[in-house]
Amino acid sequence: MRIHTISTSPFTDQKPGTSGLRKKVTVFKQENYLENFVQSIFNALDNTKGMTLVLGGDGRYYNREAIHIILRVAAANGVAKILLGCNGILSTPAVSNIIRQYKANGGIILSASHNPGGPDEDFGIKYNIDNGGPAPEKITESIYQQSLHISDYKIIDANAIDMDHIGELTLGEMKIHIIDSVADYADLMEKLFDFELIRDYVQSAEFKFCFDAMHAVTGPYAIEIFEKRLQAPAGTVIHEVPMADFGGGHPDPNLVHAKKLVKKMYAADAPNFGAASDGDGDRNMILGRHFYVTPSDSLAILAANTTLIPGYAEGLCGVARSMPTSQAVDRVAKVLGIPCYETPTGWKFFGNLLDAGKISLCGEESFGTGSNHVREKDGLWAVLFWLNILAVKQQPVVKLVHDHWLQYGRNIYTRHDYEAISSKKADALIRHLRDHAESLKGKKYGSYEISLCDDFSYIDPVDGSESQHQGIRIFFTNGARIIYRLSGTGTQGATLRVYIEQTETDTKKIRLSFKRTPQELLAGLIELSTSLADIKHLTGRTKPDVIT
Ligand code: G16
Repeated sequence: MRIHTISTSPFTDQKPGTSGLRKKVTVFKQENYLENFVQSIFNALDNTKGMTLVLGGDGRYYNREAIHIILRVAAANGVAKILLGCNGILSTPAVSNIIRQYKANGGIILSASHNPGGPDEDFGIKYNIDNGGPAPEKITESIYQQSLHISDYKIIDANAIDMDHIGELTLGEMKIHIIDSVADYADLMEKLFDFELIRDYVQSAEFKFCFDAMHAVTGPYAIEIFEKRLQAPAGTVIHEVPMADFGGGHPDPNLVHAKKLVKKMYAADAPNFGAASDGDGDRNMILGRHFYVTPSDSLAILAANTTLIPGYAEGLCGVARSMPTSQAVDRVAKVLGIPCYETPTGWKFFGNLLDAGKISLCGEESFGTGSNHVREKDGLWAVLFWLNILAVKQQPVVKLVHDHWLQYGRNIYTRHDYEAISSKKADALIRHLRDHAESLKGKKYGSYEISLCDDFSYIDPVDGSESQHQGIRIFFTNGARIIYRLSGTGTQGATLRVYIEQTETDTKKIRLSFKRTPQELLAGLIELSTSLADIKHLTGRTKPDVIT
């Protein structure tokens, strides 16, 4: 098959963000746009000859077309073998597992995660390395540099392949193995968790469980794991059919977007346990009856109960959280006597710590939790972890969380997002805070006194690489924190994220806090977060678009 070398010009907007390159479908559909980026990945990898790569996506609009293009560019670049998910579908944690299990050189994941899909919505692409995790910054930066200097890409002519049947094909000299998207992942889960115990639990008359796949990638995985292997009643999984536009929904598992699940979990006859995952299956939201578990608390609770789970019976060697994630897990680590690392936002920062055996559990406030079983956060894994804990403890979710707070203390927490504000205004707001950081120290606002204000930077303890400007942190003398940073995953303007946290260790006050919402409990600090950054004046916004 003939390899064509096509002349092209660089696009200047191909800098990967927190998790790969995310843009509108209309941007990706521009002539040469995807080809340029894929060739830039291959150029950054140096030598692609003979490589084995995993390829798949969350099934969103443009998934199939993109796969055809990537296959043709890969074949032209000498890639020897592609492991492609059947129908072009693979969840992000499943890709991570397949890379590791089959010792592939890396993988390309097509997803814009929790962002909506459709002709006018979002698409994304990211490269994962041979440990199964997202490419670290030095590789994403090299891909970006390649994209700025690209002058041609290689591609072969080929008709669209049939990706809907398991089997083997060739494209030019490249082999394509079309693999079952679900089986290896489900087998891995069965090794980590006590499926027998969970099976009895989910079948018991008192237990009702609802999992919302949000018409995204986890549908087939959840049906296989929950309804087939664990024999939960049919209908346990809702929105189980993956759709290119996620059924018109926004596949973000939070209280705003997982509407049907949230309504069910707050109804009079609510199930005991509810959960949801996102577009590509790496996020999770956990709910009890009439009760929402913040992702930060979820991470801390998993850490505190690890030894109940067969795959983690030996306990944890260390934990990590992203900087804006609440410090709830730090308290657990302290009690367990294990290290707790604080990284910038982005799963890629956990990779080195996991590979070096410094941590075995990690998570983020952005609905992500994971462990050393793969190198991505893992939505269904987190749900199974919770199910396993519940099956052992036989307690309602709310009691488990309340008992956790009473034992370890409570980190009352919320995140306020101001979406699609102008990038110029958002940058000015952060710059203003950064420039005034020094002068804020010692300032008093009612009962709050600022003890420190800085711009978070991180030195990777494994390879010594440094990441600067990772978010403005304001610490108060009473243990409270406010953090400001700009999202690296949006596709429209800028999203300002404000993270607000207050610690409470007095058990009497913790009991009193049970009946009140974080928004009520944090009202003073929330008010302060808007005035300290002058949000209303600098962005023109009077309230956040999303609260988690
Ligand atoms: C991605 C990253 C996460 C990050 C999240 C939010 O998740 O993998 O590590 O916490 O984005 O990032 P930001 O605050 O910059 O928008 P996902 O699920 O979107 O791939």
